[in-house]
Amino acid sequence: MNSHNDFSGFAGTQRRADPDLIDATIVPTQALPNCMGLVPTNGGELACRIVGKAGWACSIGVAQQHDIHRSSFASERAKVNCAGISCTLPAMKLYGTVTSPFVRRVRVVASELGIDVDRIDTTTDAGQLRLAKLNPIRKVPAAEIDGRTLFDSRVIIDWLTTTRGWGSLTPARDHWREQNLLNAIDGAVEAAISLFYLKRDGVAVDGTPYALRQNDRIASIFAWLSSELCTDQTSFRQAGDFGVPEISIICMMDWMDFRNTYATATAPALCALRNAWRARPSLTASMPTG
Ligand SMILES: N[C@@H](CCC(=O)N[C@@H](CS)C(=O)NCC(=O)O)C(=O)O
Repeated sequence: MNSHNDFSGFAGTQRRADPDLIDATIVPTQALPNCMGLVPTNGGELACRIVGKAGWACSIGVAQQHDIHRSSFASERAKVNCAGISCTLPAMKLYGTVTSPFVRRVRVVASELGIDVDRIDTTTDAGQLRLAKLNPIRKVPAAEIDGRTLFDSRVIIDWLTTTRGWGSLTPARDHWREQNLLNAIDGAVEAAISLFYLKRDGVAVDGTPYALRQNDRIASIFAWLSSELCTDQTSFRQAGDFGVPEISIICMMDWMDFRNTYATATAPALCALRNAWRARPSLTASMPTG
């Protein structure tokens, strides 16, 4: 596989797709140094700082993300040549395992966006040493990309979608609601992971008030998430929407099954969502193994 992504034509595609976006086009900073009057900057700075146009900052913020990132972008970008400029972006270094649901959701998003990933395996002593030097939190994933170090899967995903667009994913429709969904999903997986770690370290946690609280928390979250699905149960948003909340619940449930930490079958509606996307290549290629 290439170690670089070709981003030629990124801005041209966006402009053609929607003339209203002429002043609100997100570009990877390295990709279009001279195109359309953008000035060169240090690698890794946000596009808003390069363009410096009025309204840009709020455009890359929350409210208008869906206006900026077009899901047609990924399929169209290959066809368009923007002023003959061909640009490449380096692969993302991703620290993590092939079992972590948090690492997996970053891998899935990267795959959907066509971003190459160099994974540093943190199950080895050498990988752990590198992770400890990079990330004081000592959790995975962590990433090195565009001259930055980023901790936390959601932050890494935010960086990818902000600087590369949404690719084939459905962008955020209602940021605040979707943050609630993600916090709930993360709350469930963190509860399950805490029990998993204790058991793995030989602590007899089963049946303790602590374990009961964690399992109650997961049940409560599953019930709430089930009530948040759209009618055909393919998405938390509109029928057929596939993006970060949907990827996150699937990664969480697959991990729970893989580690046998929670009976996901007790939430049939969420299982229906997972089944709807089961054949998606980004998901099949990243199933937890080992
Ligand atoms: N909020 C973090 C959670 C990351 C996390 O908990 N990762 C687990 C692996 S699934 C980890 O690294 N645990 C190591 C530990 O707790 O020592 C994220 O979204 O990246």
